[in-house]
Amino acid sequence: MTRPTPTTSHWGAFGVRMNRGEVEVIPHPADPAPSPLLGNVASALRHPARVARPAVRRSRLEHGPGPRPRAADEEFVEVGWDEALDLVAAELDRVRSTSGNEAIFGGSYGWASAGRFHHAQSQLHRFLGLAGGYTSSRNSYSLGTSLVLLPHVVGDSEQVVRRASTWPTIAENTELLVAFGGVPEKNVYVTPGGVTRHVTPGHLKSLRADVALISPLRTDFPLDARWYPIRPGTDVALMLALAHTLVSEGLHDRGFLDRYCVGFAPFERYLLTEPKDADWAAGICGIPADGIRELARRMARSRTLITVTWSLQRIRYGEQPVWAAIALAALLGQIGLPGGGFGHGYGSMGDVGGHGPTGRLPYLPQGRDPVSTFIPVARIADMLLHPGEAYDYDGQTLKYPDIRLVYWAGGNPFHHHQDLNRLRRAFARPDTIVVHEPYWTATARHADIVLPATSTLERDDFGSGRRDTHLIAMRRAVEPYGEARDDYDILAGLAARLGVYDEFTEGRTARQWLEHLYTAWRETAPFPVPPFAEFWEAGELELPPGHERETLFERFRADPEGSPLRTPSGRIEITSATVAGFGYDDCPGHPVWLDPGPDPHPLLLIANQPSTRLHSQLDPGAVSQASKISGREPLRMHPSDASARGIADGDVVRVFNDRGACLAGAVLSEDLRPGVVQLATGAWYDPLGDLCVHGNPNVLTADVPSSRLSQGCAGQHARVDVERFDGDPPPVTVLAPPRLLSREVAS
Ligand SMILES: Nc1nc2c(c(=O)[nH]1)N[C@H]1C(S)=C(S)[C@@H](COP(=O)(O)OP(=O)(O)OC[C@H]3O[C@@H](n4cnc5c(=O)[nH]c(N)nc54)[C@H](O)[C@@H]3O)O[C@H]1N2
Ligand SMILES: Nc1nc2c(c(=O)[nH]1)N[C@H]1C(S)=C(S)[C@@H](COP(=O)(O)OP(=O)(O)OC[C@H]3O[C@@H](n4cnc5c(=O)[nH]c(N)nc54)[C@H](O)[C@@H]3O)O[C@H]1N2
Ligand SMILES: [Mo]
Repeated sequence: MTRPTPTTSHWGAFGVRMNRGEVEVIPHPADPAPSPLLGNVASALRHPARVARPAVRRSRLEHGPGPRPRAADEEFVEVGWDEALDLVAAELDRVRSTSGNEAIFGGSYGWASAGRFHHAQSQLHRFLGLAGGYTSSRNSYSLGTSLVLLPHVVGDSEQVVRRASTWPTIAENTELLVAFGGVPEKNVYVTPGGVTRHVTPGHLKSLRADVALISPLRTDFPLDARWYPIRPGTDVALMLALAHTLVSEGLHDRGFLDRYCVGFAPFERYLLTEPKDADWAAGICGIPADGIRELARRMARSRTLITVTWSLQRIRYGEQPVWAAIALAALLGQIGLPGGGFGHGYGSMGDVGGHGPTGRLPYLPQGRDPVSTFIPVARIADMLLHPGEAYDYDGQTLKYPDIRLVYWAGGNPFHHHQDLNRLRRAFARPDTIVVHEPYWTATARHADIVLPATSTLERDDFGSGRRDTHLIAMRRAVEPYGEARDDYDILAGLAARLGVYDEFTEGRTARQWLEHLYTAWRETAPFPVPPFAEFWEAGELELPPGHERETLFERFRADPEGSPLRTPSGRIEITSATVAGFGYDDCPGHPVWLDPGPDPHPLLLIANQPSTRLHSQLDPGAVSQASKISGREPLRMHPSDASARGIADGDVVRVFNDRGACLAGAVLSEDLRPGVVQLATGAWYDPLGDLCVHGNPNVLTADVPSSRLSQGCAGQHARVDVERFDGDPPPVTVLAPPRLLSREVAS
């Protein structure tokens, strides 16, 4: 047998081997728990939904640049590479000379693929920087709210997320794990950039703590737990009531609050006036008052770790649960003690709580963007629809630029953004939209010019993720699909046309870049690293291990004066004078309960991460497809909600609200709180009017920010209703390419 060709992905390292013309995927031998997502790779690699040749929207080819509806079902005309690159280069040049580089939006948010060199966004940013600059985007859909809030409360976000208390410390010391949003095992197989050993599933099994699972979904913790089926979006009420019980029963740690925190007094006053007690909270969050009091007392007498998944901040007023959880942990006084305190993102990402290496990895410098204009990433549709308008962000007033050209490589806004019917209106505004994609995703179908990109198995690279134990050689295993090119080669072709070829390539081929980046890294690595050729031949390099036992904020606890936090006070800010000074009604100076207000739609939809794929990636793959019901994404609902609507298991249903509707396949389950339905993100958007026939929940989510402070994504929840869909459901068409014309037919 030939040795498998090594590679890696956001969901794990693996090898590939050709077996009678078919690609066979072999998990990395060192991986104790390979991801189920590996099952999507082989089946999607040569799927007909791949983009084979450069293609231009017919109306764009006929009428030139300008605002247009950009219907997803318009024909595309396949053109040669030279014609496509000439067109893109000429348009970049036209826009920058008539409207300035600020009119080019190059934020290009998205996960792209693993690989340190062929990382689509890094390549695009480097190129656009050299071409005069672009309007960029900041923060992420993942953590857009916390990334802005945490610096005000604990001084920085990096530490909280990247240096979380490690699993072995938790396994040894934690007596009670209070898990808001649980620790969903489905998510821990993913770490951006790659992961070679999936250790979190094993760590979860070794936990000895009692677990309080606070989530609308029973499945958010893989093992035994006491389930508190909370009403979604009401965690803050529960947290305040837990804090109220601690304070009113004298169970809080005054010494800790005095020494390590500021701003407890106003928060305490808030808790005690119109008391935010357990009886008050029970009516909001749906957890009985006695249960709340009892949980608070157990938290006070145990070594307690409070964790909050990232999903809790991806909602309207998403700052509040994160801030309230920190305040609650501060009241317990265990922050900085092994097994106690606060954590954010256990079960959100594989590296949170991981203890792998934290050293620097080889990287491609992204260069400088001469344009300073940016948007908080989730404001994309607002920007396109409201040029010139002012908005708030973290104490500043910013203004939306007037975007004429949108350039996307490595992301899928028609996956990730909210209110997709609104996003379609926004995508009608610019003069031109350029997309590089391996697949005919909804974003490609809403573009003017689509350039086919290679997938990781079709190019040479190397990859490694945060806390990853290995640097993996990613060797080309198969020929590029159709005429697909690497993002690097596409951009080099544009760079040549715009006169910045030498600056962009620095005279190197992709292969020479790999060796260059590796060698630059090797020369400064604080441990022995073999030469590139040796690494490439071996297929991987094991990195020196990280520290198994680490506790978040242990240094601050040991020496608050010598190792202060980077907040204005140097301490944990239970009340932040800075945030209070901004005067935002939707994010005041300390954690508060903010009622989202009434909504006529009776069910709360949880639009969470899919267990069968990474976002929208490889939705045509076997594992993702096997989960569909009559070709639609599964919608989980409680049997009582289903029977009230005459819905049976396996029925095609219509999920709807005022913004839009989608079809889905009903799965009845007692693992949800009644009144809650769950539909994962990532089914490729397949519009028929305002309806998505495939089951993308982002036709239902509202395009509103978490708050004026962070302008973060609030897509995790939506209010909806569900009805049975009678008759023949319209077919899913998005898994086949759009109508493609050849040049001759079109002219
Ligand atoms: N309702 C709701 N919406 C959400 C969320 C939610 O909780 N609820 N979660 C949000 C979160 S946390 C995130 S991170 C986002 C994710 O949103 P995205 O990161 O935009 O989603 P992906 O599907 O990973 O998109 C990556 C795209 O890059 C393409 N690609 C892969 N490799 C390459 C390459 O080498 N070159 C090029 N040119 N393209 C490549 C893939 O085919 C895919 O289309 O979604 C967000 N959206
Ligand atoms: N398999 C897989 N894993 C992934 C990803 C993927 O696409 N697929 N995406 C990765 C990315 S980019 C990110 S950012 C992370 C995201 O990590 P998260 O945002 O934490 O993940 P989600 O699955 O969206 O949400 C976790 C759980 O929170 C619960 N929840 C939702 N709303 C509430 C609420 O109001 N209160 C409480 N208590 N619980 C609530 C839901 O039941 C849900 O299952 O996942 C990563 N991991
Ligand atoms: Mo994310």
